[in-house]
Amino acid sequence: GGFHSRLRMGEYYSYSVISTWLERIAESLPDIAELIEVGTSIEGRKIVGLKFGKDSPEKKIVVIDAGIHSREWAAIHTATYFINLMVNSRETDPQIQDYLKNLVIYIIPVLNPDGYEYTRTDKTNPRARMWRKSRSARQCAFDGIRNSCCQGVDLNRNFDFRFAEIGSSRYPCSEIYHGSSAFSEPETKAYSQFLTSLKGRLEAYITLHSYSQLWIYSYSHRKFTYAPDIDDTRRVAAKAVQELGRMYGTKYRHGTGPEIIYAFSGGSTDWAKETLKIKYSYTIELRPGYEEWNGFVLDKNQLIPTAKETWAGVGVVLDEVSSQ
Ligand code: ING
Ligand code: ZN
Repeated sequence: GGFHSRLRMGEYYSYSVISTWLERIAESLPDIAELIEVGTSIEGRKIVGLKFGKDSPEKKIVVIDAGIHSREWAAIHTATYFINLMVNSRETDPQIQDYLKNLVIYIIPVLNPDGYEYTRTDKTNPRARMWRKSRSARQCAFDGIRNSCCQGVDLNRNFDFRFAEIGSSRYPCSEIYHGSSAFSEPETKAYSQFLTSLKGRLEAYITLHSYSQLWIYSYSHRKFTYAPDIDDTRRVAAKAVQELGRMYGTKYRHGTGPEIIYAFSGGSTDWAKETLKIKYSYTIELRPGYEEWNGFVLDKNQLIPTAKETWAGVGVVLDEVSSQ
């Protein structure tokens, strides 16, 4: 293949390099990977991913995404690392061969490409690296003092699960602005339709974020609200963080949002859990730990270890689903 058929891990790449790389993989390995298009961002970028494994109606589906929050670069790197691993170990790693045989795995590494490009390219504004939201058009609201107008929606507050109830803001200038209504944004609307189209066969949904070293499950809007299968959810989460920690000793905690960090609503995993009845629906907050001051900027030398240990944790979920 050409230049983009291999991507050196441990580096950060532009969205165009990442998406061209996905195209090349799909072209060169049609037996294991297919390019999928989830939808189009507000600035017109195609939100793309790869579908691994030959499809058939009885196979269970797993979806893994990252980059719903622009500044969480380590999460995006981790998703690309997973793709790289599937591609490069497809002939040598029996575990990956099992996954390819038994499962259909979708990986969408950058759900919010506009925000990601903004954090990468806007050198004139030093605060751009810390951008979290999408890049949707300015909206205004009176905040008690003035009419304040700002760009962007927190896409992980825009899902139709207890929309605008807790842990989000109705002010467009807030980092956690939930948007004008549930699924008001093209990214979340398209993604929810994509996930809904997999309903019934979708057994696990994992969304990668950073940072705080947490393995979060449902529900996160209020303490002590769980789905009926909480015991399985918790057992698999506990095993996942144990396997993750075995590699380098990284300590993760698991629990619902309010149990281990804070309550919030309008996020993708709670929506998926409730609406699509997904068995394993997890938000993972990668390295570093929460005590770090600005963990969104992760040193490059931590990227590969972060991705490797996360794969060990995610593998617990994949094994669980593929052995059912
Ligand atoms: N954290 C997530 C957020 O959207 C989260 C995930 C899950 C928070 C559960 C609270 C509870 O805020 C980050 N870092 O984006
Ligand atoms: Zn996040």
